[in-house]
Amino acid sequence: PGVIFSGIQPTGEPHLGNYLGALRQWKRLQDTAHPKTKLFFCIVDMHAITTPRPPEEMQELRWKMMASLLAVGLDPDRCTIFFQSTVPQHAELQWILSCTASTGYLSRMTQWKSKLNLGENATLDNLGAKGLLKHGLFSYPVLQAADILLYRTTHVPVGEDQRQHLEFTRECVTNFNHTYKTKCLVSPQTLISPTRRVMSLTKPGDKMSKSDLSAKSRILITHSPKEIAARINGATTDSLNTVTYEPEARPGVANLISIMSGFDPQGRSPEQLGEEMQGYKIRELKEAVARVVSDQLAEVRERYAAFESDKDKLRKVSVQGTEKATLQAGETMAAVREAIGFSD
Ligand code: AQP
Repeated sequence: PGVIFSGIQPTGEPHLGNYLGALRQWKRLQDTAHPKTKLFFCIVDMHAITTPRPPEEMQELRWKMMASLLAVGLDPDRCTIFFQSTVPQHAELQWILSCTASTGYLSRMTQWKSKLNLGENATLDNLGAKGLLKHGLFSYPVLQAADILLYRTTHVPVGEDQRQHLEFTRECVTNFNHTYKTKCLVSPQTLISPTRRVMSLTKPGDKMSKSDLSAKSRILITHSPKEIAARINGATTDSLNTVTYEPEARPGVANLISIMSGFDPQGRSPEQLGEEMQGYKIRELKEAVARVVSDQLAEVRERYAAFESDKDKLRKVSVQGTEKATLQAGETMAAVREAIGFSD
């Protein structure tokens, strides 16, 4: 049976990368996992404050994300859906883990470098002294490890970009269990979604991201068919007016084919679609991609509109989720506290 945990930041409505890389996989797992498998899906609002914003905006983004999770088909009676900040044990375990975690390992992580627009070879140097690197952004993976370990998670479904953080999580388990000669923390496995990485529509070398300054770089799961068509139409391709699937040589075209494959009702691979669309012009490819994305997201879009305006329902889901999550988190923390020598 096992335990499945994953999280998403309330930093904007989910885009196709979040959907294909994470949310759709969560829904599939919900529908196919053993009935005894526990599923935890967390809106990680404490991670989101690494980029501070006005409180009203934060509030709105949190509820929008809750509406999105229900819109993609997650069932609050089957899964535990909750806001991270309502379960204080996440922060407690983060501190405990950070006392055995290695800063050397953290300094090699790529996420804080990419958020600060630094190359992968960047080192800490005097970024902290200059006030450029906040401690929360640097120690983000420790909080992520705490999120996962708090539920004794066995499997974490994520996009390719999270692979490194999951390796770090396992390192946290080894460090803690070794230091306290215990087995109370469980090492989770990474489940990478079939669509590993959706790229930006405007800069196909970068991943599609909620925080990209260019709105045209992404498609949201709430977009209308018209908006979807406009963004796909404006997607960067190259100077050739033919269709081939060559991710290295033609990343823009390959990204469109890969998105199409992610939404293809027949489940054709990007390679197969590339072959089948050989005679297409780029405009025809774009039309075909826009059509399949709009069609496949129609239900999600409708459900989102209904949930977003139903605050009572959203609040109920949150309260129910917090209760269930707190129960499980409490059990793990009792074992962790005992291992450290904090129990009475
Ligand atoms: N482009 C992507 N392709 C595939 N999977 C992706 N994910 C994100 N972008 C892509 C997956 O979505 C899940 C939730 O991600 P997150 O909200 O925790 O943060 P993120 O990975 O940093 O995503 P964003 O959109 O880039 O958010 P911001 O801009 O706020 O940082 C994860 O499972 C991730 O793998």
